[in-house]
Amino acid sequence: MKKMFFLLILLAAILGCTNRDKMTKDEISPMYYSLSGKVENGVRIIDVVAYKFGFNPDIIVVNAGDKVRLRLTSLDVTHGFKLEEIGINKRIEPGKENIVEFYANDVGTYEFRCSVFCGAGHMKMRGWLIVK
Ligand SMILES: [Cu+2]
Repeated sequence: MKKMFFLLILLAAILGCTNRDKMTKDEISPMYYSLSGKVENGVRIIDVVAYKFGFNPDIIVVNAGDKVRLRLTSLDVTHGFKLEEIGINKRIEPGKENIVEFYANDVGTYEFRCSVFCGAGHMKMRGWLIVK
């Protein structure tokens, strides 16, 4: 019985992980996420690491009105950071810090994706920017 319970928990965890890949904008509740990075001289600075196949963090949270600086690095190959609704598409070259700056003007949840094909899991490389 105990074993069965454990298996159910494991299954739930696996399904939970899989579902996160398919999460839609409406399933993200901004109130559960705290602000990302640190503010220095009026700029919110956030480090984001790209790897095969994901982003860390994959949920980035800022305040509306923030000036945001993303410091993008790659652990392996060239990736991309595309945030279409804000007009950002930046290559993330490995071995360097790739900087993106923008103003988070409008409250909302925005999807970002890898925009450089990087292998079998490329389509899974995505995350969310929450402006609250
Ligand atoms: Cu990629």
